[in-house]
Amino acid sequence: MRLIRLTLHTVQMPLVAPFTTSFMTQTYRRSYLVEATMEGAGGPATGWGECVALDQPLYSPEFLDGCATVTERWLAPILFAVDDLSAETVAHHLRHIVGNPMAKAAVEMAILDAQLRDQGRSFGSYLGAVRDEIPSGVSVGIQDSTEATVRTVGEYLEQGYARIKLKIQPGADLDRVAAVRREFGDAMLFQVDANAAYTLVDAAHLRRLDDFGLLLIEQPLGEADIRQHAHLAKQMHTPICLDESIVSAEAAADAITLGAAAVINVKPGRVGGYLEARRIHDLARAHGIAVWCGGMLETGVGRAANAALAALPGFTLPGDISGSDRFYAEDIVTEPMRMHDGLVDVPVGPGFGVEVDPDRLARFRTELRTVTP
Ligand code: SMG
Ligand code: MG
Repeated sequence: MRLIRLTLHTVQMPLVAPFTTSFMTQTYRRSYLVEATMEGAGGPATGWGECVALDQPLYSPEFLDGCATVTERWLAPILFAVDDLSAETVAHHLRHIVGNPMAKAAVEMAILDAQLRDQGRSFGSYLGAVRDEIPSGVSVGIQDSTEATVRTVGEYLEQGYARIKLKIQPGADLDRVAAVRREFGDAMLFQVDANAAYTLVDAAHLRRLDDFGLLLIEQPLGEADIRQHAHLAKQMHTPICLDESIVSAEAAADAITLGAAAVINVKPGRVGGYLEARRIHDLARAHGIAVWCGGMLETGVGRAANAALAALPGFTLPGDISGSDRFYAEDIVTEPMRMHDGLVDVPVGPGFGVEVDPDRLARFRTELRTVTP
């Protein structure tokens, strides 16, 4: 197929409640959807991707407007010049552009959706999904107090979420984790995410989390600190899960070899796309390392694709794939992701199996860029 146009639809969606992590408080989500128009033997095909970069370079070096610029100036021209383009060759064609995984992932995603729609094939079947529904976990932001933390966790459990992930930071960690565990009991699937807020100096403090039967602690140390995570892993029993540090399959291989990650959070955007994400799944599975699918406050497009990924056999822990209503009163797809009985369904329609609603897209859209050869 040939890529003939990329349209970037920047949207800004209000969050139902502020979401606080160790690095920021978000009250809205700004992101862009990529609409890829392809020309194939059977006529034109359209697909949708989503860029997961944040507005600011706080979670990773990328930021939304930078991704849009990289896509327009550098990624699109390379791909327009390819006669026989497929989703499987996108990363190869873009290999000389250093870094920028989230920008690349969004484009690959849109091309993959177009290709699968053209073939009438679902993403789940393409990937090799082995489940038609997956457990739904929820990520709980840092609250103002221990009482508010317990109350908020209780509300999500009441809704039926299968697993709680609590964001932590120095000063908002042990007491809150202890209170939540005490209130809801030992059977609750419970994990924490520090978003790189600690250093190895905090090892003795972090070791105290071992008392609370957590599934894992996610990214306690810095993105570049793979070796330090291996040191920390020797000093505590709670399994270490890496998120920010795993920027590619190579980084995953390093982390596994060094003993820095007992578990990996797979986020397709962070690693350059769903095909690289599947490689990390395969690698981790071969090494007996559990993986789960992370979230980046995606719209219904990204949630649908993530659900299919999380249906691969190595995704043995519940992911951060909550219902759309965990973040958004209204989604831009016609069928928002819904959590029911602690599960979300893996879409079965062609491509990612969701339809962007043109009216809602227009309502949330703040900017439109059309890129042509
Ligand atoms: O999409 O449910 C979601 C968000 C899950 O906590 C979540 N993501 O570090 O894992 C993480 C964070 C990254 C985004 S925070 C702004
Ligand atoms: Mg994380």
